[in-house]
Amino acid sequence: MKRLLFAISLLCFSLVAHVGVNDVFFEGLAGPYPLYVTIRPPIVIPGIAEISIRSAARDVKSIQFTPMTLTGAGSKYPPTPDRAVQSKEDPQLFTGGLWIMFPGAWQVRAMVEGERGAGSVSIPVPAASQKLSTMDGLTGSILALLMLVLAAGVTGIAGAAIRESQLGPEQQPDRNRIRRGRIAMAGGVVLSIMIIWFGRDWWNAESKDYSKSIYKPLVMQASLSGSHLDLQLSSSGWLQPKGTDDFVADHGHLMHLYAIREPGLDAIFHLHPERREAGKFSHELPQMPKGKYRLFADVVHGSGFPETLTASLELPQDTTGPSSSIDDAGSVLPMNGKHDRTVALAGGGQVVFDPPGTLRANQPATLRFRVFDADGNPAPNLRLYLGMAAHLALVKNDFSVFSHIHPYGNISMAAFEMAQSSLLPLGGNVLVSSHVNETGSAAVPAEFSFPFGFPTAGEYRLVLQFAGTKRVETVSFDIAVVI
Ligand SMILES: [Cu+2]
Repeated sequence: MKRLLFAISLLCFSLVAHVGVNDVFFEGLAGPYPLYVTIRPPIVIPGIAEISIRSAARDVKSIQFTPMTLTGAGSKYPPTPDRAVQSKEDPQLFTGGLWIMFPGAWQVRAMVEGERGAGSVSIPVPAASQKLSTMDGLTGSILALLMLVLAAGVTGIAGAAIRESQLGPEQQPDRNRIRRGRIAMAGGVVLSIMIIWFGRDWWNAESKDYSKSIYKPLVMQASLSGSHLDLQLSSSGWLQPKGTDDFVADHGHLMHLYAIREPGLDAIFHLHPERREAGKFSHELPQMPKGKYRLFADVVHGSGFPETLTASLELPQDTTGPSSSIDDAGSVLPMNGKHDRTVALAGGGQVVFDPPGTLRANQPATLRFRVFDADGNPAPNLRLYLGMAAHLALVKNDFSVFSHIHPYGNISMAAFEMAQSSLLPLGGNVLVSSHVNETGSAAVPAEFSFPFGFPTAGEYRLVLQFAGTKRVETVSFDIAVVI
């Protein structure tokens, strides 16, 4: 059974809290040590998650890591940690692999030893099967051929055994033996056909059973009356997570909904619908231009398992607002294909995007933005917006990729807090970057950076949101990612 599961598990497992993004990116502190962590969830489960940790500090001596469930009993009893391998060429780079044993909300705890003592951080990693791959034609043909050879061999051996096994040397089989040999061969053919037939049924049953564990996000249906949006959530049939009403607040809201106008990505709104009853959210839309919108709703279940639910919405006419949430913000701006690195702010000042050279698919990068006031100085008095220095939504122009990330990475804040709480019994040696300190009243620096790796090449729109002195600013940068 296990072998068969392995055989059919040419499966893709990936991060589910986003659309089209597999890897987990995190940037933050483990004790005094700033780390950039990339976690590539396994292709099969049970399977190995590839982990790479780059320390910005030179005095890190060793890193150990261990996988645990995010909540429940498994989060209290971490297995013996593995020691990461320190690169010889780059001593600040540590890599390794960890077994992820089943789908669900996991965390990877990293324990750092260095000249300034020990530090730990725990990074949530949601893992779920994404699709059941079919066998490629060449492998299938080779296996079918080998199966026929095997069946012919069984038939031949059965015939020869009955016909000749009891004959002495040089002795020829008589007609009776030849006849019985033929009957045995016919029996061999029938047996082979039966084995193949029942084997196929067995394979299909196992495959069907396994396909039930393939991830499907909750189903979300959007309906509109005037500017009142209703969102109805229902089960997709996937077994985990179970609820349509077990959500926890993630940076201030149960749901963060991005409405992005098709096809040009020229109107983008970050909205915050309220829960009305179990499985139902609603919202009064702000001023939005009419058109067809793609909806991406980020939610986090009580288990720490995040999901991005998708739906479509047709606005037959412009909505006039006001919105029912003071935290809503958005902008309307066509993509011009120019890939400008500098965007002017309406009230004066500008935002500059500093890409780390050419952006390449599947390469971890740091996306850095700097905000300047009208005099060209770093903008003073920026405030936290929903507890964060800044929010960045990344959308590919064919809508195959969507991710809503923050300066600490593309993990859910709620799941991150759960992961850190599992560290507290260890003495609470946890420090996170100042930009995720929700209660911090210190001025927000006028520079934001986001760890991220684009999964595929193509045209993307990056929508940066942060709170200026008077309002929440929404600025868009269009970029090209190459292979
Ligand atoms: Cu956000």
